[in-house]
Amino acid sequence: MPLDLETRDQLLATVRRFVRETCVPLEAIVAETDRMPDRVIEGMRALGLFGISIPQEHGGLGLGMEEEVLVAMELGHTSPAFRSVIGTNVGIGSQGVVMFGSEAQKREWLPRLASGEIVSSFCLTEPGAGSDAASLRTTAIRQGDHYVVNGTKRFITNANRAGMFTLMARSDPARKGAGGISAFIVPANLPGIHVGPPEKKMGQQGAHICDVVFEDVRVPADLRLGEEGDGFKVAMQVLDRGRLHIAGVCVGVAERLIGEAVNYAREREQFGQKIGEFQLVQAMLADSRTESYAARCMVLDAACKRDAGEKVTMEAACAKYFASEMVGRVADRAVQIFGGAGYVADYGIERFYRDVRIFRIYEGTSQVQQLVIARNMLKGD
Ligand code: COS
Repeated sequence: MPLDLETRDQLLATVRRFVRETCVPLEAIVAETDRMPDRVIEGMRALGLFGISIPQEHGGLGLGMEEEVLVAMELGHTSPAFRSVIGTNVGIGSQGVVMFGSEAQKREWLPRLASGEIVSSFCLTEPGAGSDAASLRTTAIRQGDHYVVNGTKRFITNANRAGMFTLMARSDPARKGAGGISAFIVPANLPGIHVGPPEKKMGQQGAHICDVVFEDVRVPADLRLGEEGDGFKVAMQVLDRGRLHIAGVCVGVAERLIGEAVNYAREREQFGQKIGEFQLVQAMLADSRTESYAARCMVLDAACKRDAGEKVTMEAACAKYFASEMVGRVADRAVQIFGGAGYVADYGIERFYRDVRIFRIYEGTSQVQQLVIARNMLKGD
């Protein structure tokens, strides 16, 4: 059930206030310490942000996709590390359970994910399986009423805070490729799970990614998501959704950076006038606004189509591809408009420039999105 417009606007205004009043003042310190303050996490819990995409009957807000991307755009108005706190519970960590879980699995896991009591992570990527996700080598071998899991997952967002993993593993090692893969809910406290230290990254300090090693981990068979062999499709459908959400975040970040650039162009003087009066600066502002507006329209259109029950694999890929490339260009222009000030840390622009780089890589690189788009076109979708 979509929210009525008044309730939706109230929710967006509340998120906007939280972002402006709580997150923005903490951006520099979070980046410097690579640590997310507890009060941010608590604040997000109190607002119900961990559960925005989880159905109401399981304790979430049950937002539709259009509503979710609007929230994602609001969250994009601060360092993307903040969004990452809830990112996996809203998206790739929980949606396998929402879309493919049995009633018992949903009842057991979703209320705790919706409240933020536990965090979920999505374990697909491996050292040898990034873009080629179907080549993953982690195994889940059935032994009686359990699967025994062995393997290493890499760059797993929020793994060091996770209470559960949505894991993709090869349940039929004789079958190479997508067909031999199954998906599982894996409680993070099972014996044999080792989470590595957070990686040192280019940006988004405060959001952590780690290796997760599974060593003879016994996962009860009733924690399998969907049918045996369906795990790759689970992952792809989860990613279809996740890509739209990320595209929404890209729009939000772009709008924040455009706002910063406009303010700077209004104040900064060179050659005896405000730099905003120079047409070459105006051209950069105009290009950024045009592109971010195009991305906003695209994301909302794809989200509305999904809410209407359409398959949006191609539209989600288009939106993720365009919006992530767009925010890269917008961040680059923001640095250019700020000039030297854009390059030094105090103004925070260079931090965003680094933060947005990952959008072109995670949840599918730009090249993977191109491939998905073209394949769907050729199939006639
Ligand atoms: N929805 C439902 N099913 C899908 C699907 C989707 N979006 N995409 C693929 N499938 C199905 C296909 O229909 C096919 O099923 P059948 O064998 O029954 O026909 C199966 O999955 C395999 O699909 P495909 O042949 O397209 O797989 P490929 O190995 O060629 O891989 C890409 C496709 C490259 C698109 C996929 O591996 C991918 O998205 N890689 C990037 C992974 C990623 O985003 N990683 C980020 C990690 S999370 S931060």
